[in-house]
Amino acid sequence: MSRNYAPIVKWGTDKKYKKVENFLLRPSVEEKAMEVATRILARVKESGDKAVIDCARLYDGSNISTRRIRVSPEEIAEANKLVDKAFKKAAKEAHKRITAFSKNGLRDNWKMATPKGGMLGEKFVPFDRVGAYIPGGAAPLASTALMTLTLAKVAGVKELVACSPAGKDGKLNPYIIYALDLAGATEIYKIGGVHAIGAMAYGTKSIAKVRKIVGPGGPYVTAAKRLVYGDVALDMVAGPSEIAVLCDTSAKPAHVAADLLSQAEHGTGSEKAMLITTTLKQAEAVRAEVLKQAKELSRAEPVAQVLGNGMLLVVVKDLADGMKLSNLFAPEHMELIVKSPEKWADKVVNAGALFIGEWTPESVGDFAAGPSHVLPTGGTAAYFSGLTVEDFRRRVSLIQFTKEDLQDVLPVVEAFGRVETLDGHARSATIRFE
Ligand code: HSO
Ligand code: ZN
Repeated sequence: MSRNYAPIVKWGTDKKYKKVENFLLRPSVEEKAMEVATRILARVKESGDKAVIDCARLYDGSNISTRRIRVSPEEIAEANKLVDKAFKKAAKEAHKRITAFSKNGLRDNWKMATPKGGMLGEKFVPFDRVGAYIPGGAAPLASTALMTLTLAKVAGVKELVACSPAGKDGKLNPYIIYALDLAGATEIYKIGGVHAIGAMAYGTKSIAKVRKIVGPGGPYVTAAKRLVYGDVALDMVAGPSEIAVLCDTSAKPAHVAADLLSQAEHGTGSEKAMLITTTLKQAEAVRAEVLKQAKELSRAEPVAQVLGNGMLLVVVKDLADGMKLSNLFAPEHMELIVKSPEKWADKVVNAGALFIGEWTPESVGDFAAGPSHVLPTGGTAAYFSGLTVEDFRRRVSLIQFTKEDLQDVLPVVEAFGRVETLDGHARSATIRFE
């Protein structure tokens, strides 16, 4: 293990303080990825399926044809046979919890009265067709299938499309197929990367255009999503995983270390893990545990990469300072392992998801708790929120005036019409009383 792994710095006072500042700055989208994504999207727009198949061979490294681009009912049945019983049970349990959480998140249509007997309100309408991107490559993220489409299903979406890159053999991981089917996917396509985003955004002969694309992805998928904004609706920037743990000396170093490492193993090499703690002794104890436990994890290489440039252990003066730092960092996931976690929880403003207290490791949020694990990364948790059931519906405002309401508001309409030099606007109201 390298001596430079998981460095300890003091916030504010240390000359290594610059390290903390650099750590906070992370690009939400990479320039190079934007260039590549622009080129691939233009190809997909121009030649549809042909471009998608060529790109699948070139970038996914999969051997597929237009005829086999969609997962067939036979493949779903085969996946169902291949997946082990224990996983099926686990997936059903997770699905049940995600469904329950999503149902709670649904807003009711509502109405209020106007001053003169009319009505104002909002109604919520599900999208008819959405697409979820399920990353492949580094790890088969079966949980992401559940954490996206389950919400869409609860929202009432009828056509649930999923795209995920196939392997060399032209097949999708059976666990991903199983989880997508469980979540309610109605079409599954074996493509990944920028071309999958392009196909869903623009539509091709084999893949009809969707209204909204959701789901996490690497730098290229993230860049592609930014470029198709407006052609479709989108969720948020969900890139490499991040975690911040704010703890005092009551936290067990072994637990804190395990939680920091849990997000280091994802495999993009760009994951970020930050410890924020109140004493140097605690930081050193966590560091020792990190180095020890890292050796015991099976994904040694990606973990080492994050230890080298993605993990920082910061000592702060007190918890209030730690809270400031964490809100500046705006992590995707934030854990609070302190004596009165509820008290501190109120002070967290910038985080995708907040894990409160020593019995809530971040991994329960990834797999089992209920809220979606599709969350804003790269500092965007300061202005985006995680995926929810309401991401799969649109809102329509409702306005119904009585004659008396219109009369009541006439002076307002006339005044704005005058100032904006739009007398046609004013007239459409006044004409009703002539
Ligand atoms: N931590 C990831 C989600 C995930 N973890 C899926 C394991 N599987 C989101 O930041
Ligand atoms: Zn994870």
